[in-house]
Amino acid sequence: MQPNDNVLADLFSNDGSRRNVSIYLAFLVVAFLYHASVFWFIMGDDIQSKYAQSEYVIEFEESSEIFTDSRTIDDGEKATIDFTAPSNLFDSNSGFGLLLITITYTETSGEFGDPCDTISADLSVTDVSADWKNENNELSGVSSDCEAISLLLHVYPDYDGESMDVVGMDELYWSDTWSNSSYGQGMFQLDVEVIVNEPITSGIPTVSDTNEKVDVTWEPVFFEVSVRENS
Ligand SMILES: [Ca+2]
Ligand SMILES: [Ca+2]
Repeated sequence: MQPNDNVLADLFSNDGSRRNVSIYLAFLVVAFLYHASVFWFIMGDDIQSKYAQSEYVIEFEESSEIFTDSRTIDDGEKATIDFTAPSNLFDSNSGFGLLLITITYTETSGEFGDPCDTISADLSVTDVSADWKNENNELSGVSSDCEAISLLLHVYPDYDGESMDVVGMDELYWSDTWSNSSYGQGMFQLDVEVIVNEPITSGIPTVSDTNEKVDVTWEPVFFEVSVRENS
């Protein structure tokens, strides 16, 4: 065998070479341990934070407009009053959050001692995309003392106007989650029924109460979403 045929054989051929190889191997081990410790103990935090889930705060800035309608409804009759939120509100906001409806009335017969009539209001469940089953909805109400009836529909699912903390994903994901203009598109229908309560003097032919004028206020609450990382 020629000396150059096998490098390893050559390296171990004498004590000096063996010592050199041992030093080299010891150096390799130390270098490996150094890099391993740097990786685990120094870069470990960086690596961990890179894969840790970020926290975000989602906040909503609300804006609303008032739309009014009015009907005079005869005794025992039911009227359906419609409302469609204008498209510009969808264009200029992230979403349609809540729909507030207020029904007000007084006794308008002008008769002395005429008691307030009984008004009932029901927001019909239609095919408008909304959170119809939200347990905090108030979709119907009744009043017999001229007190206003207040109804509430959660339109954007899970929206209540409160800011929220979330974990994971990224800003764009959360911003997109709260930017959907399909909720609340379409026509809402409010059924209002009047049952007249006549004055005690209604036995007199000229004194009677046959109807009531009902005012309805529609207040769609839109929101603009903002998402920021919680550091
Ligand atoms: Ca009355
Ligand atoms: Ca009346």
